[in-house]
Amino acid sequence: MTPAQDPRLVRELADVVGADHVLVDDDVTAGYRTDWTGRFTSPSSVVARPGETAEVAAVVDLCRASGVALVAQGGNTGLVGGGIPTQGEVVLSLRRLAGAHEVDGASGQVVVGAGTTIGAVHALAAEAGWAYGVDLASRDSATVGGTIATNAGGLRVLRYGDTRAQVMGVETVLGDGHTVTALTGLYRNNTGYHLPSLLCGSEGTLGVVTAARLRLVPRLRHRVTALLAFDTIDAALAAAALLRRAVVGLEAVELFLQAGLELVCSAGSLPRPFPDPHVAYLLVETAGQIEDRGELAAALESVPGIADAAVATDPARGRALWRYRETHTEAIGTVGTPHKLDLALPLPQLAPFLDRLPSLLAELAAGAQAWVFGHVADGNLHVNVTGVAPDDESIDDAVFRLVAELGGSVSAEHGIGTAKRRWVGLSRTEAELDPFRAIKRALDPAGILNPHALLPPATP
Ligand code: 2HG
Ligand code: ZN
Repeated sequence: MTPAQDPRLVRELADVVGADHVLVDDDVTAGYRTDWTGRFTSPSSVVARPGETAEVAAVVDLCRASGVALVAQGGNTGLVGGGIPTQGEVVLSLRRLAGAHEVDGASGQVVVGAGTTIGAVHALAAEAGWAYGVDLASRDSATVGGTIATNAGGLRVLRYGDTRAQVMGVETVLGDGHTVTALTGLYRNNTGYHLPSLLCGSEGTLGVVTAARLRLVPRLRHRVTALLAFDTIDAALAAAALLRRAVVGLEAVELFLQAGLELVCSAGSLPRPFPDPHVAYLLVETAGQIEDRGELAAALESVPGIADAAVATDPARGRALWRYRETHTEAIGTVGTPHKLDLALPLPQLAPFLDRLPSLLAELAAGAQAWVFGHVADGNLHVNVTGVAPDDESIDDAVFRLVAELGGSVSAEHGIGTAKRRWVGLSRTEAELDPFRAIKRALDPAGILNPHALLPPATP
């Protein structure tokens, strides 16, 4: 029995959230204890599903009083084990905190519950004539709270920034039990520390986010989507750099390679987009308020090395092109349990990194296969490696060391979770981690919030 399964604690949790919302049976909790990739699983645990902020606060109080740790979880779409109770912690599922206030049309903002999905935010923003700047393939499951905890990036960071750039205010239950409600949406408020920023990327280690005030962006009705083929990776990277400089309305520049395209076509029964195979592909999208094919078309004329291209101006064809990129994660999952190396590099280091990666992998594991894709205009690559045992971290280690050598980061947008704790030191100095730990102690003095994620223990 794990501490979370103590019958007294289970009874007290039921008194707070209602017996129907405390899940104890392994069959029922299985979906909360295994991550999307299947790489991170946990022993039996207990799931509490509060329906309002006061219940979240009461659960945090109970856990603190019982000395039992808890892990907050949204849509369970995380990829680094950050929302999985790997040590048998109580799972605090925030999915019932879904719901939204009316869009504040004057300021272009909306207050939503932490359990609201990103897809639902898109829908309610669109209904009010706005859009939400964060978009990602897992939009229909990923929640606002989870994307704040991980500071999710996604497909449109290039134009709108990451989640941190959208969060105007938060409501959160801190580890010490206090609820802080800071949901006013002043665009300018220069009065000290910025709690929303601190919570973005904190991975549930400081507080449990229960609601957020999000900034919305204009809804752009006209999109041009292009799939470009290149016969070298260097040509694709050079094109991405050129488009970034030349196209004001650029929203997305996504890279993938031939192996990934082959895989998504066979796994998803998609037609091949071009008659011949090529080495690298860019999925590019522009958006504007008025119909304008000219800007992208003119820029594409000046891009050298385009071997083939498909351009869509209608939404259905645009979505069809996006499928070649967006279904990568799902298709890779059909090959095996992947090691997901989400990393960032300075843009000039993308080419040297991609050049050195194949020989590095070949040296370490002959059977390993790398699937490389990502948000290349932001220097964010997703290196997925299959054909390696889930607990064999030799490739992860070698790749992250190469990333560090090239001045990059071991996490660009997925966070650290439990998967990458041992490599945080490659991207953060002890002088940076010490204040992180001090903040953690101040806001979660008993250390009950997601204690096995993010922060590595201090080196003696
Ligand atoms: C994406 O960009 C997500 O599609 C998932 O960040 C990346 O599966 C991955 O490695
Ligand atoms: Zn991504």
